[in-house]
Amino acid sequence: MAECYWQKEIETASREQIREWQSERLVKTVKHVYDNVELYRKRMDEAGVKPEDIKSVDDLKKLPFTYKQDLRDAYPYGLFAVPMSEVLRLHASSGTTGKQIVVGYTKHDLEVWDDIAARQLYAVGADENDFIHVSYGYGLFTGGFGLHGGAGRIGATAIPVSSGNTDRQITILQDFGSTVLCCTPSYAMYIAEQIKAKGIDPKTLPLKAGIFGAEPWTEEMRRQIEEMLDIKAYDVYGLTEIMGPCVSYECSEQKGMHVNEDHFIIETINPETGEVLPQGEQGELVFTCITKECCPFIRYRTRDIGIINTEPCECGRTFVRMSKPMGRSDDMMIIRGVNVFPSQIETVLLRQGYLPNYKIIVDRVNNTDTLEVQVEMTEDMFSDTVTKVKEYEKALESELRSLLGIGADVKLVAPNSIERSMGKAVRVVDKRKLIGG
Ligand code: DLL
Repeated sequence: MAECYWQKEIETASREQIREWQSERLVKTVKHVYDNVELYRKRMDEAGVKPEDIKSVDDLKKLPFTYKQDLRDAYPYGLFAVPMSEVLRLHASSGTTGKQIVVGYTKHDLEVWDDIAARQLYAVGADENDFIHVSYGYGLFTGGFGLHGGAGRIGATAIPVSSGNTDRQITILQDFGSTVLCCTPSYAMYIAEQIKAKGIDPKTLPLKAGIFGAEPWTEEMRRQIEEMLDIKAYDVYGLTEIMGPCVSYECSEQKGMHVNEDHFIIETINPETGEVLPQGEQGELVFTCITKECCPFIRYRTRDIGIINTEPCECGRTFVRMSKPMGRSDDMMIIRGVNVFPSQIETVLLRQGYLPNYKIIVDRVNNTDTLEVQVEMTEDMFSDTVTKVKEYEKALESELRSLLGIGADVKLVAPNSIERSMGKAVRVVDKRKLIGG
């Protein structure tokens, strides 16, 4: 595929130029938040840092972190750095626990968002001739409006389907000429399964690419979706606090997501100590917004675990790439003292030919942690004998043990018996937390 850029001069700028932009914009942003948001003034004063101390990106580490709890404490508008008359849009995210967090966007913030979503669309080969089928939820969740804005920016035809009603999604995919599908990877998988169940040949659909994100997914899942939908599947990352989707975006190389470094500075830190790690080492991703007006969070702790790759990319973009986040530090399960990420379990299941329809149940029985993995059998297995099914279970248990280093109890369940998700999939039930709090 010929490489297309939405803003070539920016996306392929020299590293020196990017650094210069970052330094200049960081200095401006720090002054902006210090002057307009009480929390930053207080935190910086406590840390003994004045806006004048921040002269370049090298000084970033002097600044205190911000956390999700800060947004909860300031609910709803306590961290806004502009008057409400300048706020054109609000979005919110509830997460799985706690009070929802609210963010605002000025006209300029929305324009930046449209541009970074446009970069993502161009990077997957879309242009004004494409039909962008947006099945992320429209509403306070940022997914729908985020990609929709990008489609408008490049002059493509947006199809704002939103999530849900899978039969209708499929009719639209068939009749409206959708060429790019945007939704969570778990919903893409579900749509793919339903297309198969209806006996529709994906090759008859005009769909060519998918932009999937908002939740962790593995390379194995990417391969399955690509095969089942006969498309190229691209990853997209983002979070409400920083902007929404397209904080970083994947290119045709499909080897990590380019961080929009002219708008956000990325760091990886040791989540325990807060120490900045050398690029290339796995750690918690921390973002600083350097062009936002309403909610420019500084050194925001995402809890996502990833790696920054500074190697030049074949696509010609010079922005560093971040790996797929392997999970969140707060999704990491500690089972019998061993750290386990749901994505590791998914990798094993998919490598063994299962679909990503599974549930992980963690419990504590007689003071010992238990790990149960329920996964749907494939259609062909379903007609096998009980003995054969037991063999499949044993085979999976042995694979899981060798990858995780601890034993898991595998239960193969009937096809289509695990609840599907139209948005972010909930795969883990940790009964220990439900009980112990
Ligand atoms: O999920 C924004 C988004 C919408 C991103 C559509 C991509 C596409 P939140 O609801 O605030 O925002 O959730 C943010 O989702 O901290 C990650 O833990 C996770 N996440 C987002 N993208 C990815 C991805 C949107 N590509 C949280 N891979 C983040 C893994 C992801 N995790």
